[in-house]
Amino acid sequence: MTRITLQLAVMFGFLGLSATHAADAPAPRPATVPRAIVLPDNCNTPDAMAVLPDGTLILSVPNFTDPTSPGVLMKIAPDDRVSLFCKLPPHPQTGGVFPMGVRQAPSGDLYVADCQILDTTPDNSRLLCVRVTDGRSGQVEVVADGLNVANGVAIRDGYVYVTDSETGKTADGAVASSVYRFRLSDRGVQVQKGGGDPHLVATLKTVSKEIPVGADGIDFDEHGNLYVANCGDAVIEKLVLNQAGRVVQQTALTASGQMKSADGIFYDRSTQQIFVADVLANAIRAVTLDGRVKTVAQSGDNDGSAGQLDGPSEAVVRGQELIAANFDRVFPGSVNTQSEKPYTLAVLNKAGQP
Ligand SMILES: [Ca+2]
Ligand SMILES: [Ca+2]
Repeated sequence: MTRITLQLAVMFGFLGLSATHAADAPAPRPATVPRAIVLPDNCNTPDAMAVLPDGTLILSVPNFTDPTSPGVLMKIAPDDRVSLFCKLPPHPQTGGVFPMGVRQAPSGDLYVADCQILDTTPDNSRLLCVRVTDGRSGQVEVVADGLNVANGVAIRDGYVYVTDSETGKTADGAVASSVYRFRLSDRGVQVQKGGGDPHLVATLKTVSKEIPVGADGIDFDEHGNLYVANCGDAVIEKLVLNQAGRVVQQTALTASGQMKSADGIFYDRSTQQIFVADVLANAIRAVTLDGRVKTVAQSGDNDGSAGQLDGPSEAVVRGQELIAANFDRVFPGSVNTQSEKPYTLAVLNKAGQP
């Protein structure tokens, strides 16, 4: 085929495709998986997502790779269109804001962890509440301040739960981390260090020296059991709470060695599985409620441009699709070796690839 013929074929192919869709019909939603949702250049580090009832996603973007772009919340429409949802107020002491875990309360308000891990002084992380009216963001209020590494967020029965991935050391020198809970109506709580804060629900221990990150992703099943990802030790812990919110049982749901890391998690009621972002292995795992682990998707080292995983930090379910945020950061032992454009989400089949 000559060059001219090839150009004509490409042109006619394009024209043919255009003619298939009526002039004013909306563009159909791309159905192919895997595919990438490409984020604008000022969203260099996407982290976590809230799934709204209509299938809209609110995506947190802390921008750790290039903090000159302020942290924001973005909106991903059901047809994959990307737009700004809202900016967030910087922390008065650090001058920055780094949104990570995000979930929506029944009121519509969004609760967001502000992870101040780049700051050299500890305990400046916050839990924020973005008031939402008619789908639009309003005032942003501080629920709690004084967390160290605020990370994952979960909401149930009038309370918001947040993980703090490093709250000190255990007696034997391992990393201690915590789960706190606050009333959805709490504002301006100053968290007390040292394990004595009345909002403290649970403490986790992480022995990994390479990844000294403890409690990370967090979610509930429909029975009220709480699941927390122990990131560095690469296991999911199951916590049973009593009516007073105290832990009465804390066990490892998964055996060690099944994953390389356990970052953000999302419980899918329709399949009764916990989707786990294994950021180091560049994989998404599915964990059944009896603790079996299977791999839903895994990619080699890549840039994320074609719907591959690129250092995923969380994956959520939208219908039959699994949407992974490609955090795209490099860690000791991670498959991902470079943070690079494009900055993306990966859209996958939640049942795994055929
Ligand atoms: Ca990469
Ligand atoms: Ca990338």
